[in-house]
Amino acid sequence: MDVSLIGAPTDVGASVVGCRLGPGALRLAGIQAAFERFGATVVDRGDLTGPVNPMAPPVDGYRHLAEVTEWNRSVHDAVYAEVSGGRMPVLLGGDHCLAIGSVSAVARHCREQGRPMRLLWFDAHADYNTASITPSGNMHGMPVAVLTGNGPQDLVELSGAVPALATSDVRQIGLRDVDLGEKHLLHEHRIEVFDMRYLDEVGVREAMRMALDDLDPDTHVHVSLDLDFLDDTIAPGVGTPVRGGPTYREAHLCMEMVADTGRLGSLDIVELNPALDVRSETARLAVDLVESLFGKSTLLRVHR
Ligand code: HAR
Ligand code: MN
Ligand code: MN
Ligand code: MN
Repeated sequence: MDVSLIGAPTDVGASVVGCRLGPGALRLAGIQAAFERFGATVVDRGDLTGPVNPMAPPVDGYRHLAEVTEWNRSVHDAVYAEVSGGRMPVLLGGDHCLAIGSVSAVARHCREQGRPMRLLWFDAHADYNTASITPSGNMHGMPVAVLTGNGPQDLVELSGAVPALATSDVRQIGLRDVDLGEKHLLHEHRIEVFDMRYLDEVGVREAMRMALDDLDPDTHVHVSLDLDFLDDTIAPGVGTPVRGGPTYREAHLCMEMVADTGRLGSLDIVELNPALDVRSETARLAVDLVESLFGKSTLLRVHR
C-alpha cells in the first residue's frame, strides 16, 4: 500500500482555533512511522497552503465561506491526484470542513471507476447542519450535508456530480451531540446513524458489523475520523470535546474491524487541536488508532 500524507493546516471551519497546528503535531507524534510499521510505503506531500482564518462573523448562515471553499478546492485537487494515481490519501487536518474536499475527491474517483463507496464518519457530531439550521455558522458542522447535496453551490459541486455521495453511502458512528435541526434532517434523509446510545445498547462489535455490512468486494471505504469521536477523557486535544464517547479499546475495535474488511482506501484525521492537548496525548492516540486501522491486530490471534 502506498500512502500519501497531505497536511491542511487550517481552522477556518471552526470557532475554537488551534487545529491549524494539527498536521505538525501528528507528524511529531510519529504518524508516518505508524503506517510504515505495517508495511505501507509513505510519501509526505507536506502542507497545503490557503487563506488565513479571518475570525469573522457568519454571513447568511456561513462563517468564512470563501476561505472554506478555497481550502477545500486545494484539498480536493491534492486528494484526487493521489487517489487517481492509485495511492491512499491521508488528510492530516485541520478542521472537519476539509472532509468536503477529501471525500468529494474520493467520490469522484469511485464514480469514474464505477466502484461503490462507503463513508464511515466517526464523530461525536453529525456535521449535518445547513445555513438555515446551523446554531453557529461554523462550517465544520456541515460537511456531511454538503457532500450529500445540501450546501453552498461551489462546495456542493466541487467534484462535478451533485450530490458527491448518496445518503445511502454514509454511516455515522459515535454521535452524541446533535442539534435539533440536524436530527430532523438526518431522519428525513434516512442517514444511517450508530449513535452512542446504540453502541451502548448493542455493543461496538454489532454496531460496526452493521456499519460494514454488505460491502461489495470492490467498495472503496473512506474513514473520516474526527478525534472528538473519542471520549474526552482520553482525547482532550479537540476544539469541541463531548463526554460519553468510546473508550480506548472500543475505539480500537472500530478501527480493527475496518482493517479486517481490507477495503480501506482513504482517511481523514481531523479536529486535533494541539493547543488544547495534554502532552500530545490526543495526537499519540490518533497514531495508535492508525496502527489498528492498518492491521496491528491481524495475525495476532491463535486458537487451538
Ligand atoms: N453542531 C454544532 C455546530 O454545527 C457543533 C459541530 C462542530 N463541531 C465539530 N464537528 N467538531 O464535528 O455548530
Ligand atoms: Mn483506485
Ligand atoms: Mn466532525
Ligand atoms: Mn466532531
